[in-house]
Amino acid sequence: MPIDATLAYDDSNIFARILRGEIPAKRVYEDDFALAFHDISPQAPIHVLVIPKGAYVSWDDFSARAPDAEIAGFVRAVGHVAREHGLVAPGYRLLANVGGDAGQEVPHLHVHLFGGRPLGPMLA
Ligand code: IU
Repeated sequence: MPIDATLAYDDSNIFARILRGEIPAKRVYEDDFALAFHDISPQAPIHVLVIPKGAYVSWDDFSARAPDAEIAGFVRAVGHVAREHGLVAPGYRLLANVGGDAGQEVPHLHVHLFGGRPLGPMLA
């Protein structure tokens, strides 16, 4: 069920538990600002989720509250993961769902990184 992106952060969410190491994930990258791991239900040959280490519900929460250093670190981490997967030359797609209409399911900001095949047109 989609989340309400206006709610306060709840650190019992599954990605917070992955960050704390309570639940396993196929980790591909980690630094001071971000963790990246394979999506459990991949929609493309490469489907990685990149999440900030800070406690942010969504892109909205992150862009409003995060210190500049965390925003810069997170954005750089997303780019790094894409480069490490060799996706710049063929191309890739980033997606962040925010709240109900977008179908956001997990209330911790995550950016989807898709690649490895032609991705087709954007969904409306
Ligand atoms: P969404 O943007 O909130 O709709 O995406 C949530 C994604 O998290 C979705 O692609 C799930 O397959 C993925 N996911 C996961 O990788 N591991 C989990 O334990 C859970 C969801 I729950």
